[in-house]
Amino acid sequence: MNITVTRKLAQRLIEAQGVALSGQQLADDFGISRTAVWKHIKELEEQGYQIISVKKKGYILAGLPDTLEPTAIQAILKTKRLGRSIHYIESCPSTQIIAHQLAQENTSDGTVVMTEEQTAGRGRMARRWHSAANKGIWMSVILRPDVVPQKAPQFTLVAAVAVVRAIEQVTGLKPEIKWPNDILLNGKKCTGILTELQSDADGIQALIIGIGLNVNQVADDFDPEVQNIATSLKMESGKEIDRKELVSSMLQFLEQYTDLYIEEGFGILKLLWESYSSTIGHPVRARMAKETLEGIAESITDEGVLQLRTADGKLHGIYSADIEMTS
Ligand code: BTX
Repeated sequence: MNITVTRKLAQRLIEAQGVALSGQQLADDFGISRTAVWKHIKELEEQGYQIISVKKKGYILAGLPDTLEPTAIQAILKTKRLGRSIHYIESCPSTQIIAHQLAQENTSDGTVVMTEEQTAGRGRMARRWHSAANKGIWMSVILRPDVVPQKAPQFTLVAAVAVVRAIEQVTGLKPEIKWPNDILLNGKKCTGILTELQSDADGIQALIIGIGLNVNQVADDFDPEVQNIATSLKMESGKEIDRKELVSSMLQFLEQYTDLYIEEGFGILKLLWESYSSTIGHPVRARMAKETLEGIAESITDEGVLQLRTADGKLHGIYSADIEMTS
């Protein structure tokens, strides 16, 4: 079975928006027999597409599967660059690894790597990221911004704003951001963001933004190691969420906000970030590699650095840490 034809057929059915497509016409367009068209239709049905066959009229698409296949996402995507090229793979160790390889091979700005399951998903500092099959969004976005490497850390904050806006838009839930990269619902983590960099003497070659979003898991789907700290959009909203809609919305906000950051700087995005922050204005404990500090998280700087004031009145700039709320 030619997978490209199956994908193109799916695309045609989606674009037809409920209008019947004749088997003969499709056979002529693809240069194959009507029986071959029928076989591709059966293949799509096995993938979860709901297709009605109407006598003398043809095939009508009645429902899309819960898949993150490029055809299904691109049919609803409204971006100019992000996600226009999607590398989709059913299962892989980590989308970050594939994205790094693609970035070295000069893949275009905005390319997305998407999978249904990661067997070795990773977080910051080589921590594990649990990525249950078919329940979440595990994707890496390759960006090639023309900015100096010092501007790279803010992309994590920009991505966090894009993700919370998408969650709000699609589910109506009200997520919060815990500096720098956790997205929380009712105090539990539903999303992690990992930004990695490829750079050389000429500057940034690629930014690889990995986003892991728990969507349709129930409590038992989580590894016991994270069951107490993790949540999913379904657990918080009580509803099954359409992952395609979320991907499409996230990529749209990410494109809009990264463009805004590159053109106008961090100002407006910093305000947006602060409006979703669960950290700013609160007493926190910041665990860093070499020391732990407690104090009030006062603000973030234009560089995305957390400003923490300790009891002795000193202001500390925190570049990387794990943050715990202390009240
Ligand atoms: P992080 O270091 O901030 O968070 C990792 C920690 O989060 C783990 O140590 C664990 O406590 C907790 N955790 C692990 N899995 C989950 C989960 N599914 N839900 C909630 N909490 C969890 C966060 O790093 C960055 C994660 C990025 C993941 C994406 S997925 C696509 C891309 N590919 C890849 O390998 N990583 C990124």
